[in-house]
Amino acid sequence: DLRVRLEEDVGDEDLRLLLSDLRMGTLQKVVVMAGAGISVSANLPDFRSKGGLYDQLRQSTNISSPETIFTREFLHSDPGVFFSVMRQLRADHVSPTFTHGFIKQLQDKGLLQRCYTQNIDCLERKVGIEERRLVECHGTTAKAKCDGCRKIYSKEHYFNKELPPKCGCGGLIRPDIVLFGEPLPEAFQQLSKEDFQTADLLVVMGTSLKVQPFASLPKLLKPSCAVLVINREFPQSLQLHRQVRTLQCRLSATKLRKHVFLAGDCDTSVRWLMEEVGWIFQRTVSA
Ligand code: CNA
Repeated sequence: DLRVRLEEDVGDEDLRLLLSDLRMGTLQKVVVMAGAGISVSANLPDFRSKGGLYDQLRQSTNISSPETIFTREFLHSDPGVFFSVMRQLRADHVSPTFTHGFIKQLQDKGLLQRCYTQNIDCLERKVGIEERRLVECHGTTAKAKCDGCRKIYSKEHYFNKELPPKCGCGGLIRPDIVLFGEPLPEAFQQLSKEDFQTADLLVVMGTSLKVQPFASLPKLLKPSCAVLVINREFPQSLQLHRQVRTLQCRLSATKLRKHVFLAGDCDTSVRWLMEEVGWIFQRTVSA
């Protein structure tokens, strides 16, 4: 049921060229941007899809803007609700999906420059993405830390208890994730500029691209960088970047970048793509 939807002024040619580049290995630096959608088939709900975590929280908590739960203010004002929501995002019993396997294939083929994930479920690590290739932009639920002195604790400190214990310094022990309004990890600042400026292919998968500053990373791409979007819907902010880019490219008479959108479930698209380029899927993951 895979649909390959091509946008205006982009012909089949873009898809054909992209597949051929992947087959020939001519794209040397691939950067992946991933979001909650790549873990949905592992039974972890995303935030913004119909029936996703935000919808579930609107019903179960009567909080009309569930985003507020993922703030430091909320953590301190209602830790009971905060930690019960965190337990719903518990992922230590979950296996990586086919799409995580695709990212691993990119790494095994020596193509993966970096994987920037917004996910906090640690499935990129579980599938074997190397630490140096991975930027967990919004942190991870696999560790806990003190909200005061930043001391690191094991995740059991908040998963297994109704209310987590306090640190020796008196601070609250919380998951090591980035809440709205908090700074992103240093690696994000240190690596993103060069990675995005030098990438040959950006693969965007399973994200609505609504969270900043993550969503602005594609602005850094060089005009010739190809973009492959694998998602149920096309992320609107990417459309804007593309329009700006297209205009810039036309003005400077540079060749337009290859731009392909595979609409639908990412596991299906990735399976199709790998067959097309003749990559064998390693059964290291349960998909
Ligand atoms: P989001 O805003 O909920 O968007 C998810 C996107 O994925 C949407 O565009 C969906 O249409 C799309 N989608 C859903 N399922 C599929 C699928 N099977 N195949 C293809 N596309 C699909 O989530 P974002 O990641 O964009 O937002 C960033 C937040 C979500 C980050 O801060 C994360 O920490 C947070 N989050 C993470 C997890 C996780 O780690 N698994 C789960 C829920 C939320």
